[in-house]
Amino acid sequence: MSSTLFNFKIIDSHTGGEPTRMVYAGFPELTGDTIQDKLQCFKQNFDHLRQSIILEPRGNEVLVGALLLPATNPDATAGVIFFNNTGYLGMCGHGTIGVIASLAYQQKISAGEHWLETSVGLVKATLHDDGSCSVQNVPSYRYKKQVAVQVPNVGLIRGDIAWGGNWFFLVSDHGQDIHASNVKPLTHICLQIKQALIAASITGEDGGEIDHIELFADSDDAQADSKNFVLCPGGAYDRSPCGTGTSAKLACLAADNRLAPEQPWQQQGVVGSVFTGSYQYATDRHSPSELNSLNDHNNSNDLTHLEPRVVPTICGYAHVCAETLLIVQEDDPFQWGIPS
Ligand code: PYC
Repeated sequence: MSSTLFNFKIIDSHTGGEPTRMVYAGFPELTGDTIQDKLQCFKQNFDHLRQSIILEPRGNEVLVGALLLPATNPDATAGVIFFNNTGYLGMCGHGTIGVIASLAYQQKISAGEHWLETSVGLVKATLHDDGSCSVQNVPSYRYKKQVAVQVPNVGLIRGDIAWGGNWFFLVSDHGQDIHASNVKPLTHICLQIKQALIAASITGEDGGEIDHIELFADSDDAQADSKNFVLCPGGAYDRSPCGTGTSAKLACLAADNRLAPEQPWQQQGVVGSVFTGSYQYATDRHSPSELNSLNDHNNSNDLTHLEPRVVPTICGYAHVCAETLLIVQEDDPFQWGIPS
């Protein structure tokens, strides 16, 4: 009889269709004084466990993992490291909503405010009485406006580069039908855009890879302001409207003066679920009027430090769909997943 190497206790949920797997017990202790140290420890010593939890046969390429940790920051209730089939995510909006729904299901938290520590900063999650959750994300901003990239077999594509807790390339002019029946061609063009950005060495401000591609179109739903399709780093598309992608969108809308602070923005995802977003200006930065006068003197599309930083809030619903134990046996040839 084979012995068991790991038993991971998990709760699976989905947020507007996008799954989150919260791991709350069974993971080895991560050393380090900060969540960034713990992330390094995870990457260096336990990446095989990421693969075991996310990849087939225990998981699938759409899943986002959320490892629950004791907070290292005294202001936070808990820490969380997000990961997927190819690596690690700075922040994850749908994942945060999923973690809050899972903690509420376990009766570890009740309605109210809960601060979570992520590797890119503190986020505030408010669980409402109706079960919805608002996530006040990390400060978000547009780094560059309408950057052109030549995409082989497609042509010149222009997009904004923005930070919403991950790096996004946001494209409105793409000629695609954003519809659930069209996800294969949408995935294909987003992969081509991503490859073209890499080939042209176009990155986020810190040199970070732009690993999320986001296409926008008008929605058929009169309630929604926009519909999106978001390609995630591992090649799967986001079934939800993407919390960090909606944050990046809000930063662009704020920078273009197309949405006022506190004004709601209904972002629909490709399978039809909706997040409601809004923003406030980050208080530690230039005011928008100061930025306008700085922008008047800036002729390039490199808007580094000249665009408003916003603090987005994204609201949506998650539903718990499984509570189980993932078992890793010593003699399992796929104990660390099937490499994709
Ligand atoms: O909701 O922020 C998000 C997200 C990122 C990747 C998948 N979902």
